[in-house]
Amino acid sequence: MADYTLHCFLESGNSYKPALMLELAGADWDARWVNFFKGEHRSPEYLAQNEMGEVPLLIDHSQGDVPVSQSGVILWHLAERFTQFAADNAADNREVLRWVLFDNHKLTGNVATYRFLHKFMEKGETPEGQFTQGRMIQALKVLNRRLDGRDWVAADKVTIADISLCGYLFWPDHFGVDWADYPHIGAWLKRIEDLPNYSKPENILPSGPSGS
Ligand SMILES: N[C@@H](CCC(=O)N[C@@H](CS)C(=O)NCC(=O)O)C(=O)O
Repeated sequence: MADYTLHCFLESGNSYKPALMLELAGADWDARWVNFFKGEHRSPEYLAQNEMGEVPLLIDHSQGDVPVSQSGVILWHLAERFTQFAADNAADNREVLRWVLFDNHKLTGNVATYRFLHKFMEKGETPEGQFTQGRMIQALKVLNRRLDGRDWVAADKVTIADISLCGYLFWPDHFGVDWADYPHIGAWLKRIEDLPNYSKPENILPSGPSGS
């Protein structure tokens, strides 16, 4: 058995965050596809492992099959083992947490919602869609400014904050953004793609029961 099982699915940028981390770290892991669009995440079996009914969910077999959910917590948990992605001091650690929280609330919170409305529901033009798009643009501007003159978001090195923030950003066409308008984000995504072991979501997240 692999050290980790990640319950996940291809369309989920929240799943991509821990999947990318596992891949970058060279971890021994396998993916278990969640049939999200059929509501598997609300089944009693799934809720028994994560009562929040959210994907992703990591099972850490190396620590007695412990379930870990919330992508930020999963990344934090993995960084305790794969310390190359952890901050090296308390000040940087605070920055990591600050940016992971910003990601969950403001960046992913709006990018993922707008993407869902725009790409999957074709409701991007509704008032709700326009409101969410505006909030998304504000969050992208914050990140773009942060990356002006620095390589990584929270520290002098790549950390789980970068891995969290980039979760949805390799699909700019899904939420109608051109990185030419946010050049510091574009350059930072390229740096992430250049990391050893980098893999695109399509290559590591499953889109069906076979894991393919
Ligand atoms: N903050 C959570 C968000 C997870 C999340 O919302 N995942 C989506 C799939 S990408 C989900 O499971 N949604 C189900 C729901 O909101 O009921 C995390 O980072 O893990």
